[in-house]
Amino acid sequence: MPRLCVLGLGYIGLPTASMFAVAGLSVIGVDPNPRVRAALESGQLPIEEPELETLVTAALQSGHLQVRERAEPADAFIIAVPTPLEDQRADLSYVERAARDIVPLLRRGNLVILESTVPPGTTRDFLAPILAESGLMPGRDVCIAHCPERVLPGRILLELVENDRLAGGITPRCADRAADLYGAFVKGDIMRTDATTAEMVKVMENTFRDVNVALANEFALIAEHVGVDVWEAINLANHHPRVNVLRPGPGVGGHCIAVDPWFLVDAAPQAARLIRSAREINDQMPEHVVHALERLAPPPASIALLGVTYKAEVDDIRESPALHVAQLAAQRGFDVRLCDPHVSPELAGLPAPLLPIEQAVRDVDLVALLVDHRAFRELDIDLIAALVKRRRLYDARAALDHAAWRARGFVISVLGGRAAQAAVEHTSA
Ligand code: SAJ
Repeated sequence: MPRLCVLGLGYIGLPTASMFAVAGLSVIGVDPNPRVRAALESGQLPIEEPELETLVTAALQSGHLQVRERAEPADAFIIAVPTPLEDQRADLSYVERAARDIVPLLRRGNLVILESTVPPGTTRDFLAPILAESGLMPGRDVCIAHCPERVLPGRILLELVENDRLAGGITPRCADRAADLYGAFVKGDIMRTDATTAEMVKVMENTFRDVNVALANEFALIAEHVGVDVWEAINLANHHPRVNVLRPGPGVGGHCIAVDPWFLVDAAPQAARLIRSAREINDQMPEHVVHALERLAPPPASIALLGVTYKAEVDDIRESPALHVAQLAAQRGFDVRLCDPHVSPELAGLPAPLLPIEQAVRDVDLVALLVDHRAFRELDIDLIAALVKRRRLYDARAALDHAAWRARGFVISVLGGRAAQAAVEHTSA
C-alpha cells in the first residue's frame, strides 16, 4: 500500500488526505497547528464543509489517516499549505517551510506534489532547488509536480472527485507519476502538462472569475448612475446565448479569487492592466456599500449587518468583503451589530459584537444584508419588523424577497438597484 504524507490539513489538505485514505492509501496528515490536531483527535472539524465530517471520520476510523505534527517518510508528499498575499506578492514562506521539512526525508523514487496556488515558475524555480538540497536530482531521482486544486468551497467533496484535474510535472514522467496518484479517486480527466503551465492555468481560472465579477460590479455602479435596475438588466442580457454576466455584490473575497490575480500582476505589471483594474474595482465595493449605508442612515445610526463570511454557506472570513464593510462602518461611527450563523461567536478580532438575529436587529435604524446565507433568506420578517426601530433594508446581494419585506413596511434599497422605492416609510416606534 503506497504511503502518502500530506502537509497542511486546511480547506484542501484535509479533504484530499481523507479521500486518499478512504481510497486505501496509508496517509500521514501533518499540521503544525495544535488546535487543528486537537480538533481532529476529538472528532471535530476545524472547518465547515458539507459531508466533510463523514469523510474525515471514515478516514480516521479506517486507520488509514493518521494525524501528526511533523512530516514522516513516505512514497509521495503533497504540500497543501497557504500562500497568502504580502504587499500584493505571494508569500511562499509556508511552501518553503514544508519543503524544508521534506528534504531530510526524501528518498530516491519519491514524488513531491505542490497543490498550493503559486505564481508561475514556483515549482521549477523555487521548490525544486530546495528539494535538490537533499542531494537527489529533481526530475531524475525524485519527481516533482504541481497539481492545483480547483474545488469550490461548499462543494469540495463532489468537485474533488468529479472535476478534471491538472498534473503539471517538471518532466513528462513526473506528470505521469502525479496523474497516476490522483487516479486513486479522481473521476474527471487528469490532464498532463508542465509545472509552469499548470501554475499559470490555475491562476488564470481564478483571474477569469475575478475579472467577470468586476464587470458585473461595474455594471451595478453604472446602473445606479443611470437609474436602471442592474439585476433586471443582467437577467435580460443573460438571455443572449453568448452572454453570462455574473452577480454584483459587496466585493470579492476568499483565499483565492481575491489573491491569485495579484500573482499575475506581480509577474508582468506592465501587461496585466485589465487584471489590476478588476482587482481595484472589486476591492472598492465595500467602500461603495458603506457610502450607500451612510446615505440611508447617517452615523451614528445603529445598523445590523447580516453576514460576515466571504460568501454564502461557508464559515470562512478570509478577505471577506462583508467583514471589510463592518470594519469601515465601525470606523465611520456607525453603531454596528453583526450576525452570522456560520461564524463562531468566540471568533476574535471582529469589529463589532456577533449576536443572534433577535439581538442584532433590536432597535436598529437599518438592516443590511451582506451575505446571502440561506438562514437570512428564511428569516421571520414579522419578527424583524417588530424588533427594529426603523424599517429600512439594504440588500447588497439582491437575495431577499423584496415584496415580502415591503409588505411588512420596509423601505428597500438594493446594490445596483434604482433609488429606494417605497411609498410610505413605517417605523415601529
Ligand atoms: N462572487 C460575486 N459574484 C459572483 C460570484 C462570486 O460577488 O457572481 C464573489 C463571492 O461572493 C466571493 C468571491 O466572489 O466573495 C469568490 O467566490 P466564488 O464562489 O466565485 O469562488 P471561491 O473563492 O469560493 O472558489 C474559487 C473557485 N474558482 C473558480 O470558480 C474559477 C474554485 O473552483 C477554486 O478551486 C477556488 O477559488 C480556489 O481554491 O482557488
